[in-house]
Amino acid sequence: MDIAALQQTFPTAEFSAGEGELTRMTLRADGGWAEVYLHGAHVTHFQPDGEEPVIWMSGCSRFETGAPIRGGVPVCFPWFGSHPNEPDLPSHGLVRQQPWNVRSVAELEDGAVRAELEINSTHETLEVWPHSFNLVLTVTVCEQLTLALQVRNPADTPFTYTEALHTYYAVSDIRTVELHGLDGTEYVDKLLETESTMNQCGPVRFTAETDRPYLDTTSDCLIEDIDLNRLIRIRKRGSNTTVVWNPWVSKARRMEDFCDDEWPAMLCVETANVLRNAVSLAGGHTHTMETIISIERLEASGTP
Ligand code: TA6
Repeated sequence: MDIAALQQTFPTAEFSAGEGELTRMTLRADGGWAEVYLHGAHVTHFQPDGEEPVIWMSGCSRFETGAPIRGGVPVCFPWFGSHPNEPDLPSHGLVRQQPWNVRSVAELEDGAVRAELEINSTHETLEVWPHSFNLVLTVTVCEQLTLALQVRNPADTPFTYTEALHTYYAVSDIRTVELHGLDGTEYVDKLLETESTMNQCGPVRFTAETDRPYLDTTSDCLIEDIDLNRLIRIRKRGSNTTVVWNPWVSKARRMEDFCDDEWPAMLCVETANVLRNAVSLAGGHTHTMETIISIERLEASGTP
């Protein structure tokens, strides 16, 4: 559907040609606003009224079909990271580089705005991953942002997948923030290239590249950002993994869609189901994973 048709069909949202002429949907609600590209159903902006942006975007991101957007909230499905058997397949699955359709946009009674974006398996995806699927991403914005990824298995045979809402958060400086909520949680350190796990002791602090799936955790996470005088609270449902990532200096330099000097300003805290938390979905069933992102003033909340 072109921009004029989208605007006519879904007047509650604003549609425009965004970066790279990709179609962008802006959702303005009581309390905050957000931006979503139909390319990958990719949230690229969320900002509560009176707050700094919560979601980080790279100034070097590509905005073109067939390439992922860098930053925002990539939707990773049906595999997380590199494909387990075929490393030449796209990282983080098949849907973040594809166009999604808008299914609905509505203003809710409480002043929030809710949009649904949808994508189905195609002949091309079936060639790569031999299972039919239907995904619906629901984006609900007010003073907080709720993202719900519903996966439906329309066939009568089960499939197993891994997934993530791979959220990039804006922080003042990765070297001074702390991530709370994972104390005592088992994690895999992907930089050690070993399957063995370790246990988190206290808050996560960042002094080097960090790439860790934390397993069997349903806890809220809190990014404590003293310089911005705020906590970013990340609640979740239907997710047993939280992935924590910052590329630091050398990995940032190796990524062409990530500017060399940007790494201090972002932190990925990803609502996910990966490794032993993969999801097995029976035929005809659905599974929903949800993340709820909100801001609290630091002095009001005190340190976590
Ligand atoms: O979530 C962490 C991670 O899996 C890292 O290993 C890093 O590769 C990051 O995702 C970004 O992946 P991408 O394919 O978007 O470059």
